[in-house]
Amino acid sequence: MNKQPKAAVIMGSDSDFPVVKKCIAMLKKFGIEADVNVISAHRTPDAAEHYAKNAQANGVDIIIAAAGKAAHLAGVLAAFTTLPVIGIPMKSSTMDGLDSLLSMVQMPKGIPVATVAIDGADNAGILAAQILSLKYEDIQPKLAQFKADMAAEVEAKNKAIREEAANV
Ligand code: RP5
Repeated sequence: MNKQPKAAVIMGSDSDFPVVKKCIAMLKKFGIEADVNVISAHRTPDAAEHYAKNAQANGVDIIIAAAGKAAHLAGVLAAFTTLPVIGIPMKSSTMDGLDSLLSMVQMPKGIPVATVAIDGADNAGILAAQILSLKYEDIQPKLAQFKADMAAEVEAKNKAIREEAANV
């Protein structure tokens, strides 16, 4: 297959970027191109519709949408495409992200959004890689390595803590 894996990473505001960039970094780690845009379901609804309707034709394999407060972006994008949509609820208001989480996760039957944790940008990138690995098999060994590295890190921490605990 010649095509490279491509994820759309859409955020409702540039104020979401400090968190969203962790998702972009994760996608890059797995060799997935990120098409990054600021599009708002409320402030630029026509752009949201246009992007989602044309995403598949533009080579996008999966959509990741980050939004806060009344976080309708992921759901609106999902309404206009059959591509899988992952939502990142942002902690961007006085309600600490619970508002975003509930807005995003409580989708009506028929239009699912795979919602990760509040500010869970890393996991959104990993989940996208796992889904895309079904189509792009090159991603599979990278995911396996990622898990092995994580396990080795925890084992090192375990060893260090056991040594420290023995000397308390
Ligand atoms: C949402 O409102 C955005 O996704 C952001 O999390 C939040 C605040 O946006 P700004 O007012 O900073 O543009 O639409």
